[in-house]
Amino acid sequence: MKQALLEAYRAMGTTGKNPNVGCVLVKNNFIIARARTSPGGRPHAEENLISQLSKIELNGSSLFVTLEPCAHKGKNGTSCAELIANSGIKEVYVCNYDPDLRTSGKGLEILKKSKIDVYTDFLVNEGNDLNIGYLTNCLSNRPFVTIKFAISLDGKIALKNKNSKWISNELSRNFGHMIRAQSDGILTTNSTIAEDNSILTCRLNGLEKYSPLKIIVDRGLKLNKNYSIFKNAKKGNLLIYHCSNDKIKIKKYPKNIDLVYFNNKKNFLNLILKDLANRKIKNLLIESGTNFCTEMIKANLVDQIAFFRSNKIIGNDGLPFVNNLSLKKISDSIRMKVIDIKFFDNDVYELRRFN
Ligand code: AOF
Ligand code: ZN
Repeated sequence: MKQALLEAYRAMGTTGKNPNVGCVLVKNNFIIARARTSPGGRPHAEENLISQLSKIELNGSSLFVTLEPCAHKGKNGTSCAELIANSGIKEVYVCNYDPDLRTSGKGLEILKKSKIDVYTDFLVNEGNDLNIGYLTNCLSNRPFVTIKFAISLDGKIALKNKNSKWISNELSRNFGHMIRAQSDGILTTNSTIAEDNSILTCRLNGLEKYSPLKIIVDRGLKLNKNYSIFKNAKKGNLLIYHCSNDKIKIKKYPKNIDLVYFNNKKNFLNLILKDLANRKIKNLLIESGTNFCTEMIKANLVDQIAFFRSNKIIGNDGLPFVNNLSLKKISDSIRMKVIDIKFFDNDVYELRRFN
């Protein structure tokens, strides 16, 4: 099952609205095939696996799959559960149930009715983690939200003059681009675009095509179209959330940029996350500055922070990653548990989660 999880991770950020699923087939104690969900989401993992094998190879084999096989028919006229049922596979091991109501238990029923031995709940926590964006979207109608910060050893994100090039090293920055490729959406604010002229793409060789949907929160539509991000905009890859009624400003945006207006300033951030969930964004990455991130953290809308902590001390006049919280007691502090640690030369990557 660990091999199936690894296979699934290879598809993270490439499968659109579909979850990234992985599976391996075992026969006579050997893994004889592996497959994952295709770019864009179809064909599904199990279909990719079964279509590479002959009836003889499949006969009497064991399938390990990270998500319950689907029960609804695709364009191929069948479901993954039916494909498996007719394949000769004799037993199926599964990590997680699929909360999609078209499947949700029905996939496993199809298998059981076809006299296939079904074993569930293998590496459930690992499976939940793999699918955390998909599960959060299905069950809570919002994306799973990660903030990324490159911070100095003393926890600052930039110098007083806002210069932040480069706090973290090249290895860290490359991994940061990997996180972009694995995300479905990347969100920033007009202030960050105005300061950094960011373009928010994944710039790892060969993975550029997996750059996430770009999202800008620009409440007052303050940005002009000379920033690089607008020059590279294609229909469907750039979204701006605003609450401006200024028709002249709205008109000046090129047609290939989606403007989304919410008139509710108080509930603005919640509405954005809901809208992104409806657009099937599963994993949302935020790369922005102190003010916006503090607002998101205070509103309890962030799930985890990916810190790239460098070896550079820049001093107390640097900019913090979070604004004043005016706490009176340490027991009121916000706590984050460690999920993952990696070393990139003298930088340390710390993935931390709230709750
Ligand atoms: C599987 N194997 O590899 C994936 C599954 O738009 P569709 O028809 O592809 O359906 C999307 C749903 O299919 C998705 O919500 C989830 O329930 C399932 N994804 N199922 O058996 C796979 N990616
Ligand atoms: Zn399927």
